[in-house]
Amino acid sequence: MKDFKLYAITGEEFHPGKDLIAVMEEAILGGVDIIQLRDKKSSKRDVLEKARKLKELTKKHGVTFIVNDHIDVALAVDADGIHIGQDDLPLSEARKIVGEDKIIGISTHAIEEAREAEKNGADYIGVGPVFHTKSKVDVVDPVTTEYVKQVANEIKIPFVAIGGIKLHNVEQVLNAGATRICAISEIVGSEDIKGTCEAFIKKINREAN
Ligand code: 3NM
Repeated sequence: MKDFKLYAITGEEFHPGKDLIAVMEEAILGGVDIIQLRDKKSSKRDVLEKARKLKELTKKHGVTFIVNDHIDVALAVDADGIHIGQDDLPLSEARKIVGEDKIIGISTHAIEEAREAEKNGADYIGVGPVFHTKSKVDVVDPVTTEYVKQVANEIKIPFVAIGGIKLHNVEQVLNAGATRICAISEIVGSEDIKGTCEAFIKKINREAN
């Protein structure tokens, strides 16, 4: 898969009154290079509609587009890939459905899960929640930067750190060995989405502020 640095997941509850596509476009203009549609509430039809629009947006900007959970929606709009959790279809089954050319990402919360994902052919893994987060309901306790270190030392496939990551604590995550950062609330809930993304990119690139 095309490598990435800053991964933004949709979270419409964090930007009431603002249009989803406008929010995600601002994030892309700020440097986000991969987007995930994550919507646990809407009907499949509404998810499909949002996916269509995000596919168009990401295609226009040359950004990778991932759909969470809904493999059928991902295939229908020809997204670049899917993201699944530990309780979703097993990776091997998901792979049979989407084929070799699509990206499959999987959330992991412990090194055993990361090893398993790597063995089973995941294209990337999520590593988190690094810190406390309110953006996911069924989330496990924070895995801390210790888990980031473990993955950085042992796992060969790309990994992205996620969960409670903010501009004020991202350095801890980078210092633990992460080179790719994912966020929902800090990005889409920001008053200045583009500026927040630019600031994240600077930190990921280890440039002076
Ligand atoms: N997955 P925020 S944490 C969607 O650990 C998600 O797998 C996580 O949102 C995991 O940046 C998380 O607002 C929520 O904390 C991330």
